[in-house]
Amino acid sequence: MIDRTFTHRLISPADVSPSREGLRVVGVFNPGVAELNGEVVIVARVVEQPTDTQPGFVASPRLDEHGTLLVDHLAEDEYDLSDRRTVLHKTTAAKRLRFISHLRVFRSPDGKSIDPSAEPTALLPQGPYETYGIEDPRVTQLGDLFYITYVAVSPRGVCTCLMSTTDFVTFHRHGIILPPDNKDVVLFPEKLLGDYVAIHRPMPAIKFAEPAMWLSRSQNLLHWGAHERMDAADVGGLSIGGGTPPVRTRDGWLIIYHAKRNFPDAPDGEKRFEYVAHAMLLHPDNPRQVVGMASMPIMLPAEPFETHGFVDGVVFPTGIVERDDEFYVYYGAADEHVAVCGFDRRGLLAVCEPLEQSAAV
Ligand code: MAN
Repeated sequence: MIDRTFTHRLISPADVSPSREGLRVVGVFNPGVAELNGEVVIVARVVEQPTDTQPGFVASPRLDEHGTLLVDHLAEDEYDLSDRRTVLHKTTAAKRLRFISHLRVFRSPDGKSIDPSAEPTALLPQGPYETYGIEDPRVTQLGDLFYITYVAVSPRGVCTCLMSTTDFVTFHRHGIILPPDNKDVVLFPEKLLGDYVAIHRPMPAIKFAEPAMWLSRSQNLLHWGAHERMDAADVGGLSIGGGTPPVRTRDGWLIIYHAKRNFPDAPDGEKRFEYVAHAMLLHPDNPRQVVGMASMPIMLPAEPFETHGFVDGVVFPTGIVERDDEFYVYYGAADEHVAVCGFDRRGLLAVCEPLEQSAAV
């Protein structure tokens, strides 16, 4: 396990004002980041819950076709409430969220603190595919444009959408790029052998396979094909997904990704899983080939604000920048805070041990 060089909690729910009346902020986390004019721009997911609650009912927010907030009060005894994020109908298995998310843009002059004077721009859900909210942005610079992939949630499923911007003030929405259920989409920052490349994570509903990371290619960032599964990336967890956009290094593309796994030694009746972060290196031209991999997670929930929060035991890396001899990794902590930690550049690359050729196919 490699040590972090520093860890800072950057943004917490108390720092963020609600987007509208009737909601309170319970989380700000899973940030996409970019570098612009010497600053680090942080596009974070803000999670809100209705202030209007009724005993015996769970409040589930949604937007109508005009963008008006509606709150459905669902009878508690009809739902499985074991996951704090969702409610699952006991007979139909229909799922609803107990919160609604949007995106907010923050600015950090040094990458380690937030500029309190900058008024954050809010990006709100729009249209029929986003009525339960928009979540978990990842930012990749391609030329002069910054592309933001994000998750759109609605009764139509969990899709991945794309938007672009030059300044993080005005945004152009490109619509859905991957249909339900698919999330954790990160774009490579350059074309490889003539194609744009994305890592994505389809969620198989017919359970022949566990969720896995896949690669696909595109000529225009909108139409994706040539899908292939990244077999060598398995770490044996319950789930896995792309995290930080790939960074080109001398040793290959560095990616940091999350894995959900059973929580070791959880006493009976307590939460049984945690989210940890892994690192690997992909071949410079053919990213399907894993050329190096850390044998242990590089991040485990350890700080109090990572082990306890809206969802206990979560570190969820979503952004990265290089500063001198360090990587700064931006992540969601316990689905409640935006945090950043540092890794020594050489040290992180060194823990990604070269894979045997047979495993790297
Ligand atoms: C899922 C998603 C993420 C969230 C993690 C941890 O992967 O809902 O947004 O951060 O779970 O709860």
